[in-house]
Amino acid sequence: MALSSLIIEDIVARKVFNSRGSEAIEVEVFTAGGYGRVTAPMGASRGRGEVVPYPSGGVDEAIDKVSKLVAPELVGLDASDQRLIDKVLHEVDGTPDFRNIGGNTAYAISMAVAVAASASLGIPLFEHLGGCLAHELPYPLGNVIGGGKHVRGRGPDVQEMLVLPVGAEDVLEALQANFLVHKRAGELLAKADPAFTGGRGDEGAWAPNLSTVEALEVLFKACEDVSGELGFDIRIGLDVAASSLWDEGEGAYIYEREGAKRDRGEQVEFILGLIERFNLIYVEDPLMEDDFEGFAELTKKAKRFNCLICGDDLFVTNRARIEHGLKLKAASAIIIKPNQVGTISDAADAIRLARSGGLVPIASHRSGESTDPYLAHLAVGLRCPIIKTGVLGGERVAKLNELLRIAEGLGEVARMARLPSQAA
Ligand code: 2PG
Ligand code: MG
Repeated sequence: MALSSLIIEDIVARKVFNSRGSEAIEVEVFTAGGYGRVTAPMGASRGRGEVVPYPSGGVDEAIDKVSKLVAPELVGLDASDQRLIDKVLHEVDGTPDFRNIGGNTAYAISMAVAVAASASLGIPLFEHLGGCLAHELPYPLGNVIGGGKHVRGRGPDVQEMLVLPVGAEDVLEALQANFLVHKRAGELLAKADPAFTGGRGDEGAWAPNLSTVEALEVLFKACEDVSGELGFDIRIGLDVAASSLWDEGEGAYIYEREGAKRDRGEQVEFILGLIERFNLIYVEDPLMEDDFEGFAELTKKAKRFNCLICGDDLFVTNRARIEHGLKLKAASAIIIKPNQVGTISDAADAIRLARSGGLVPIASHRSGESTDPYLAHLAVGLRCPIIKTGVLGGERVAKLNELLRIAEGLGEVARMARLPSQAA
């Protein structure tokens, strides 16, 4: 028998805007004893295998469907029965990819129900999602210099150059490290590029008029400087977002700014060269989204450098793609974006499956975000040792600051997650 305070009494959806100024759906869930409000994020470099974010009529149609199709089915249910809620969302939608109600609609409802349930139960969201023993804080993987689809004009070809403060002893130290590297990188960019104006891309990362390698040189120096000041290791990662560079007709990766063209073999060698030269700890989507074999080749070759090879567009948080990737040993880490798959239960299942095959799960934001802090709870509750959520920008900082609050709430039992041996 559900506590009466957990019964869903009403669900309301409205149109709001995300950090890119694009329309987004916001959902409010009212239980007898609580309330949850969640806005869906939105990607710019989306994988082809992701669920469909909105029905063909966009956010307006999604809102209409929440009131006419979804709310009548969910009102009266127990908000703490997340599996049931998410099953009903799939049933109401009736398609394999949420194209009827929209994956973003499903995500906002699924998460808002979880938030309302935790409020009704009077416990933090991470505890509701992960149980009372969840106590490990993720390391923040933060985007410092960006390019690709996240910037306008002549940025680096590679989408994200990130930092991971592997030597930090607690969240406060980890956040300080990322903020300091971001600041230092900005100062160094101003020296490296006299025309640098301090412009930033969609995720708050600097968007300089430099090539990928030039930008990495700057970031490497910034990490060295801040590591020296703070006395612990800060390592570099990349999100190549290689599907954005892939030209099917040419059968090659086109680096427009650099004026380079690389076939699969050259791409693998280029990435391995960057891993070695910049001591990279992490490379996401180094190859286009369907090249599981290429991923497997790179994953094998990157082992000796202890560098995580991570699939984002490759896996899209999708069960079948994860199973395929595990069979081929295509990666050593996986990006988890709940709106790629639509519900919290699907994301939790993806994490469980990925972990069973040795993949490190990384909870991730989208480039178009809301100021919701809940990704931090998802990372702690579902035990992701790394959270990828940018460095600067209110919508990024909202999640980072929430990590501090979670750590404070946990008190003495809080500890940093154990990074995988590849990343130690
Ligand atoms: C990515 C993300 C987030 P987007 O590629 O990993 O950094 O970008 O949300 O645009 O897919
Ligand atoms: Mg990515």
